[in-house]
Amino acid sequence: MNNQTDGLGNGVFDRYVNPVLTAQHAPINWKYDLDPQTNPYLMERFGINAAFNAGAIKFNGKYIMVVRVEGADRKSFFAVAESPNGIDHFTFWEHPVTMPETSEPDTNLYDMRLTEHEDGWIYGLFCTERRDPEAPIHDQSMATAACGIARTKDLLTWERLTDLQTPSPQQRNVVLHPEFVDGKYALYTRPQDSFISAGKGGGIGFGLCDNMEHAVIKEEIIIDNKQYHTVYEAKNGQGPAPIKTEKGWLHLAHGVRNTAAGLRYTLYMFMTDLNDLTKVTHKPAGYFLAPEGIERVGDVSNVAFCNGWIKDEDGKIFVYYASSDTRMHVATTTVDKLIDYVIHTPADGLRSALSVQAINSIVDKNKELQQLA
Ligand code: BGC
Ligand code: BMA
Repeated sequence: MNNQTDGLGNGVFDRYVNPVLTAQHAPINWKYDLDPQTNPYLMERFGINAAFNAGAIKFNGKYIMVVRVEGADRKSFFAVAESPNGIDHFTFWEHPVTMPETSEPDTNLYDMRLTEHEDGWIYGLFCTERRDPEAPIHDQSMATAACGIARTKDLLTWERLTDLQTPSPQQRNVVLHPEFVDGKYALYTRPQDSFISAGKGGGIGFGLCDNMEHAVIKEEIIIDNKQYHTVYEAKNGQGPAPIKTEKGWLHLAHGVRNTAAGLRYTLYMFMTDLNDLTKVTHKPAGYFLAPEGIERVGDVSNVAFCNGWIKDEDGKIFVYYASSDTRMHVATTTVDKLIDYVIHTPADGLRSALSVQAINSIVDKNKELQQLA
């Protein structure tokens, strides 16, 4: 089905009328045994529950998502979907990704970030989850989250490397920076004390490691912390790998706050210095994109999550975001617009009074303009 912008725009990006990918896009060949001898009732033999939280990359001229597909059995796996134009006609490749396991098999894999690194490999960093070995028998939900690492040249065959080691007991939302920093690999991390709660951890961290075959980060520093009464009060995490611009690195991240109705996930942006990746130079107040309308409803409602975007040669940007752990959408914008957004949107004043001041300065400027007219 052809997609079109929803016409509502806010000047920063355009949303589209239809999601770009849902569970319904899963190939019939994955779900049905088509042999009438063994499947006389033509029953679905493998149910697909959701398609969300996709990494993204432009590859051989195609817009590619490496999607988190979740089966009816709750296990997630990765599958590649491609589109000729980035906004519609996404189709899955024939087979889901066969991801090799390490000596400690993953129970669940999800949320891949793709990075085309200057070393020539395409890396996929993702969350690998296993039951917590310390968990008592009556607790079947305690888990540990770590960063799994794999690399590929063709998105078909993946070489699994050892899981990332950091000073933090758990990790989620780890992302590889595309360039070397002082000859080392640079990673954005998200340290956390326990499985759900970031605890004393949280914040977007940054660390260096010597190689990716056995990636070890010895020191993690926090570059963008959680903060009281903001959209990233409870936890936050880097989205896709940042995009380099002449003004700095553009970052897209998610921020989480807790409410009486559960966690609310929105997306926000910031920019870091070209010469010092740990220095945040600009950060607009509040969210960049929040779940709206139908996006607010799904398996885990009130969630916007993004781990993939694509920048085209001409500066157009495709932001692939998921809604409510259920489906994928696209929003389009440009590098120039995002630079303007990040640099000229007022920063969070962190108090109601300063929010009013920010509005008043816009109103006063408009009044001056209107009086001149
Ligand atoms: C789910 C993730 C979720 C995490 C923390 C995992 O079991 O698969 O989607 O982010 O728990 O809630
Ligand atoms: C997690 C993320 C995502 C998910 C979100 C909401 O912490 O890593 O996988 O979209 O929670 O369930």
